[in-house]
Amino acid sequence: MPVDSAHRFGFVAVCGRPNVGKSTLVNALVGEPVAIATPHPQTTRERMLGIWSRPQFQAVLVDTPGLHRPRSALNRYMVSEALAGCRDVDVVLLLAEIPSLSLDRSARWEPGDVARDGLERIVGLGRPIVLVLTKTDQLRDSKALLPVIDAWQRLHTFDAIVPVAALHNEGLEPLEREVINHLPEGPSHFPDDQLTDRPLRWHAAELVRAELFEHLEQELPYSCAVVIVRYDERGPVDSIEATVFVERDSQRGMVVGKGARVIKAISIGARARIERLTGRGCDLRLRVDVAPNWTRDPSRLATLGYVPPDGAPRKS
Ligand SMILES: Nc1nc2c(ncn2[C@@H]2O[C@H](COP(=O)(O)OP(=O)(O)OP(=O)(O)O)[C@@H](O)[C@H]2O)c(=O)[nH]1
Ligand SMILES: [Mg+2]
Repeated sequence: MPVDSAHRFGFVAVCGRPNVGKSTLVNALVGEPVAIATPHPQTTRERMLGIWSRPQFQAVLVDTPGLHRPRSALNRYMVSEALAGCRDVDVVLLLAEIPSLSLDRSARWEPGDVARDGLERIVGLGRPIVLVLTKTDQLRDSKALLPVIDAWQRLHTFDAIVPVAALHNEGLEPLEREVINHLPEGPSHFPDDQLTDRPLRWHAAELVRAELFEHLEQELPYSCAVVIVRYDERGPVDSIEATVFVERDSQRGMVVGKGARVIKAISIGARARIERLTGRGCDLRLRVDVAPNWTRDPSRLATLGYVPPDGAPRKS
């Protein structure tokens, strides 16, 4: 806690390689599952603000896609979203997963090339950086943490280093203190009960995507985009129509499945997730369509709502 008790407000980027636990941390801090988090890397595709409100501060957490070496137009879009999310913030939380190694091997461990690239790009933005070492519950030997911290410290002088296990709400208080120390004084900008900057229909599309990861094989979810065609809240239950776009005709059959079994399972799962979010009943209708090679075509990306950070208004 800062010495004075003035209210604080500011922006906090949450960045790092894919799958290190960024969205899980945002959810743990906000206190509600506002961002989809899955065991699959590159789940998050767009920036989202998670609003973390406490009596003494409000921190706007910018959940970002994972920093990686992009090959497709979609991947380039994701990395540009991630870097845009880290600009002009009060502090960057750079997340890195603690390797699950024996003490012996952790002594020789070094961050990999992708993690180093990510660090370099974040350092280039000139903001204070707190290194957050994630998934401490996976540490085989608690002594293995020190060599990992040393290896990171050899690369950069961080403002602080905080180990956490966000999935188990561990280490969050020290992290909260670090965040508060970087927030300037100021009043809240969002109502305390507002949890994100995104409209319900955006969250509904994300929850459908989360189900795609549950039900589709390996690479297929990465070829899918979800567009909400209609979201009608006027009836006794919400009525939602969404289209799942795939890249190739052959993928359409896989998403639908024999006897439409797969798409039905996706729809049932997504409906339950949306109902948990809204607290209302929901009638969800999904169709599957083809947007040829959309992940590689910047103009198609834009029509599916993935508009570059400096481009036209974002998807809602
Ligand atoms: N054991 C353990 N697993 C965790 C922890 N935090 C996150 N995970 C898991 O790590 C996986 C990735 O988590 P995400 O929060 O989606 O990671 P991310 O960095 O947002 O990933 P991308 O959006 O794909 O870049 C999920 O299976 C989480 O449950 C943790 O503290 N402990
Ligand atoms: Mg994520």
